[in-house]
Amino acid sequence: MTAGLDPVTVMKQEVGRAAANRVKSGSIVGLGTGSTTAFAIQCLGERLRSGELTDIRGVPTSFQASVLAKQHGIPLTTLDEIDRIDIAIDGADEVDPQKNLIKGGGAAHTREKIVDSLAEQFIVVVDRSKLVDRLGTTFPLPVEVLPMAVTPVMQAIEKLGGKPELRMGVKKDGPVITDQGNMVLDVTFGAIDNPAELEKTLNNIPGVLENGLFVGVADVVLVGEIKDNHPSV
Ligand code: ABF
Repeated sequence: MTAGLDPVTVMKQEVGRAAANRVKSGSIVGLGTGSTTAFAIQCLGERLRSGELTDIRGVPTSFQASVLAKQHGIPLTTLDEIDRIDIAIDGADEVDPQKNLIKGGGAAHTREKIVDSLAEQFIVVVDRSKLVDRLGTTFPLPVEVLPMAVTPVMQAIEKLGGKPELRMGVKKDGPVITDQGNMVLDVTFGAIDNPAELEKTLNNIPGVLENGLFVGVADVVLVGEIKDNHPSV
């Protein structure tokens, strides 16, 4: 175990590394957001520095991912400059048995969905606590909304049976603003019966940019766990 780190952090590190080790030289890599993916980005940087991995380019899903990638020496590109993404690595807030996801706890799900959906292979990196039988049971559904449309979107969501709450910053002195300059509603629906249908219905409300349901996007889910104080993937 890495000295000085608690078992949960080491477990996230191992999941991140397991995903990063699947990246091959010459790949274009979608770089996700969140604490688990951050370890994957770190590992990609280490593999590049050691010469084991060459000629990769990253497509960041957030400002956070882009800063981290630069810190770890990963060359970045944009969707305008490439014709494919070979592999994407990203975290999630909930994963159901069909590999459908709720994402957006980091307010980055709009760009994440674009990048992760384009990837030939999308690897999800999570710990065991993110696995659920049905989406919506442990985590509210994030919905990115244009600021001027927050009130009508909240009303439309209430008509669908959801309970929306405007996401506030840590200090509670203002709303969270996404990398695109928008706001996020966290919507409690309870267990979601038909994620595919709800994903489309929400995105059809004028003013909604994107919601955090990722249906049929994930290819592989790497799950970290801790047994007898020992992290494993
Ligand atoms: C992003 O970061 C999200 O879509 C998800 O909300 C979150 C997961 O973060 P962590 O790995 O820190 O739990 O990928």
